[in-house]
Amino acid sequence: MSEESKITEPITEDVHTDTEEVVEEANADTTQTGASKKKKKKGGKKVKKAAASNDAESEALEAAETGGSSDMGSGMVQKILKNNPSLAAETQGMDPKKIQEMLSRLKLEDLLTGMAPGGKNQKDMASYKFWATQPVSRFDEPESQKPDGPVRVQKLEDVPTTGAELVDGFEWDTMDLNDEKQINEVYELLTNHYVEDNDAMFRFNYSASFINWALKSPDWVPSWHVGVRVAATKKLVAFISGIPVTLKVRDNDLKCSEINFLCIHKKLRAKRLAPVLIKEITRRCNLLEIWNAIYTAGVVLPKPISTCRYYHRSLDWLKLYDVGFSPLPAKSTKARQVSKYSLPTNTAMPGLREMELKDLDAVHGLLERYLARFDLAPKFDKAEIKHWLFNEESKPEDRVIWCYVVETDGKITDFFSFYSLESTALKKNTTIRAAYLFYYASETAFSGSPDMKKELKVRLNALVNDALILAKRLNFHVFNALSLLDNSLFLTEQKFGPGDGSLHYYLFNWKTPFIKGGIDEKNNIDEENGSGIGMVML
Ligand code: MYA
Repeated sequence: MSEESKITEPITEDVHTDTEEVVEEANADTTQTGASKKKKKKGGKKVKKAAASNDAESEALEAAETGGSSDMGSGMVQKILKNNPSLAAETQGMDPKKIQEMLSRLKLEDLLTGMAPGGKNQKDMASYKFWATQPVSRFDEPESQKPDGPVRVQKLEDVPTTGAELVDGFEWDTMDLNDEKQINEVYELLTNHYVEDNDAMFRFNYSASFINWALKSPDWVPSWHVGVRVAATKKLVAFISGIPVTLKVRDNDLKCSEINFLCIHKKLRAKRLAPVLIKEITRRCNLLEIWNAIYTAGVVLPKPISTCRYYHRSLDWLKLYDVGFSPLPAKSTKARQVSKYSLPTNTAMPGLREMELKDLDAVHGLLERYLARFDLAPKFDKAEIKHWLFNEESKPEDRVIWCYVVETDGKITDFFSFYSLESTALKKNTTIRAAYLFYYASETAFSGSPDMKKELKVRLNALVNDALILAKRLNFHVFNALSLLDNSLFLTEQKFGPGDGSLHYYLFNWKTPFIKGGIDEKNNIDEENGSGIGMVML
């Protein structure tokens, strides 16, 4: 069954065809720059959004080289549009001659940068119609001229007390996540419409118990669980969420919201609804005098404060191969791959055991000191440590978090944790069970020894090897980690392979110079410099 055919309720097709302008209107921002308002630029900007095949790229190139305009035939325009679905969508209904003219006017660089896989010209602020109006760092701002501080100072009395009108046929809803039925609605929306890889082979499948855990952390704010429903049927078609977090960003502690799970039903995409959702959650945060937020995304927006890379460690290589997640390297065999990733049955670290409630204070103290070594890290209180690390799920099948401590002579010297997040293999009708490395810490970081880094490397390798063994025993197929925290010290040795994806970190309304993300300029692990990121996002 295709994903689309799972949608049982129609989403009022007529609303979709002409929603764009109306949603844009609701989204109009008085602070919008002149550049981004100009219609003339619209085409150029939109071309930059599109991805192209090599064919279209070379044809476009050819046109640009021959001086463009009059030589671009309608066949080539069609081909470019065919290969650029978002461009096609955005020029839909336009006079074909106008599209032809618009494409022909583009410069060679525009065609190249705009059509490179991955989307729009990342350095061009004007191509971000919405984000150019928001209090975020800009691409055209030199890093050196960026003292830490807010982008815009705002006042509570200026915050609208009601949300912006949604287009006809849709309505806001504050989701009640104490109601199992509503958690399941969020689950359904995410299961069918949330983040996929570039080839649409896998989609995150956050379980209902995961959503419950992720969105109901201590002091969670009900009004930050924002839904959009079809007014007639009450079907949930879009969602965005925030939870409160205190964040250390270099020398400042910020009371922030952590924004996640932005999701729009596939049939409502590219209609400028995302900016409306983002503005609504901003308004709801501002009403509680929260002026800053942290969020991550796979897409490039203005402007990442850091970029980390995903790494994957096979635990069940055959399964990963069968679902198309792991390729068979040219000079290897299946048997060799399986043996490469084999692990001992038992863990090796003396004193390793599951975390218990009595360990909370020790784990809290250790993690607090460990995270203080990073430029960007959460500041958890004891209730948050308990929530994030201690399993409270009674049903084993709903369990999300595993946390292990090392106890030596009655002292907790280390701990590590991982959480469970499945992905659906869309074409294979199966799921991949992935364990994601979460927070960890080790007293070794405070040994004071001149060889501390070497010692920490040895210790973390031993801890993570045990984490892999435990995850394998729990039937996870793969163990994932990012290049953050001190992960650069063990990823290679523990046979993690680099993934395709990057994760960009963003701060809303806070400037800070770029923080290293554990990778070098060639996108390889940077063991020497490590990472300044100590915040793990779900
Ligand atoms: S990251 C996970 C995001 N979700 C997914 O990838 C799920 C699958 N995709 C979708 O559901 C849609 O494609 C989404 C976009 C919803 C992503 N973050 O409505 P549109 C900009 C921020 O026509 P759609 C997560 O959850 C885009 O550049 N902006 O597009 C963290 C363009 O703006 P501009 C994004 O495809 C979320 C505009 O939206 C993202 O139908 C953090 C187009 O809107 C993205 N991931 O919908 C949100 N993707 O014209 C920010 C696209 O400028 C929070 N866009 O280029 C900010 C802090 C707020 C609180 C502040 C408190 C103080």
